[in-house]
Amino acid sequence: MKKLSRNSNSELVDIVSDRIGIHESRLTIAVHLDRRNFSQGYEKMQSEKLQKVTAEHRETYERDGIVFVKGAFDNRWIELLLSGLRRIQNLPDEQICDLPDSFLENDPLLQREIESIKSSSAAERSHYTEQSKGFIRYKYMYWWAPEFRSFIQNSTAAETVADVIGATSLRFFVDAIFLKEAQCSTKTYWHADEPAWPVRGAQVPTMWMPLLPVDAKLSSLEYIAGSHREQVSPQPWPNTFNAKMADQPSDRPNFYDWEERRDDPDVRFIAFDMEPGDVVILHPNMQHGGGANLHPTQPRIAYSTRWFGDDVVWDPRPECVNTPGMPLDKMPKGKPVDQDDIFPVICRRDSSTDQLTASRAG
Ligand SMILES: O=C(O)CCC(=O)C(=O)O
Repeated sequence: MKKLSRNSNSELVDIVSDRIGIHESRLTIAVHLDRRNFSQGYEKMQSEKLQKVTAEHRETYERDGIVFVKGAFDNRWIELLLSGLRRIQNLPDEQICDLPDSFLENDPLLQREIESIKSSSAAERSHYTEQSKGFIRYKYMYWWAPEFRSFIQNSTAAETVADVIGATSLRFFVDAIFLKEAQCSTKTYWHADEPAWPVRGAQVPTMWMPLLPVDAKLSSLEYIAGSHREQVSPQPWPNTFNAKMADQPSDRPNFYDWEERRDDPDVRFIAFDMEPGDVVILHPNMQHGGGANLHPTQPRIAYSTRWFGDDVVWDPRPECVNTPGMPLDKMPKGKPVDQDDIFPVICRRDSSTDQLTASRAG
């Protein structure tokens, strides 16, 4: 395989098209990424918190189940994550989602999922099918892509999230990239994340951050303000790899399609114009969906990180997501998450000062 060059867009386009086959909007991504300067020495990179979380952010999160935090990260982090993404897009298939052997040996469900991701062809990585054209997902990067791991460990993501949700400490849970190419008509179906998590607790937020600009009308996800307070029982059937491999029980409904209430004045749909560095933080029961990328030329690339706060206990169910290092059948139901090596505590609140301090692996 030819070596990736950073110097010439046309060379990069040749190399990427060589690797994945000609696909115009996919090439747009490569060009976008190539125009940026990539940071070096990211292992030691620390950043200051640019935007302080305020009482207003916390109130909004509590009321709406979602809050927009403008300018939470500086451009160095965005460049690092983009460079990580570009690197992994050019890895051979077998190096995609290359998790530690010890995780896979003990977890047949995870093994099945990872085999499926690895065996996808380069252009069809992870769920890239005719039905979901131009929608690519990468998962579990914390465990196999150092740029993403560095962001989790060394940025102030954990403090920002902990401040918003009022946690006394915050553990990392899982992460994923959601990439929609320019003119990708695939919508994210309306759902909440909670039924997919193998835990119970309100403090399992997601921080969703775009790595390229997002336009509220063209490419943003949408959210239903206040929907986090409505509990549906029994829980809707999630769209996880494990759930897709199983038969949906007859007593488990699908998620409600909020399009049906598009014109209902009692339902508040929210979407945001976002710049790289801005984030939204979502309650696990927040209904969200949409987000086809109608932009004519620009991909929509989002990085989602999930976190565990104070009230989280294991609740393994066969339809839940796989969690590297912690097989579903080994989760101690009802017990708090305390596996520091797999779900590291990234920050803690000092009880005397009420300040969050880093508690990072380094
Ligand atoms: O970005 C997307 O399209 C989907 C993201 C999502 O549903 C999530 O992060 O929970």
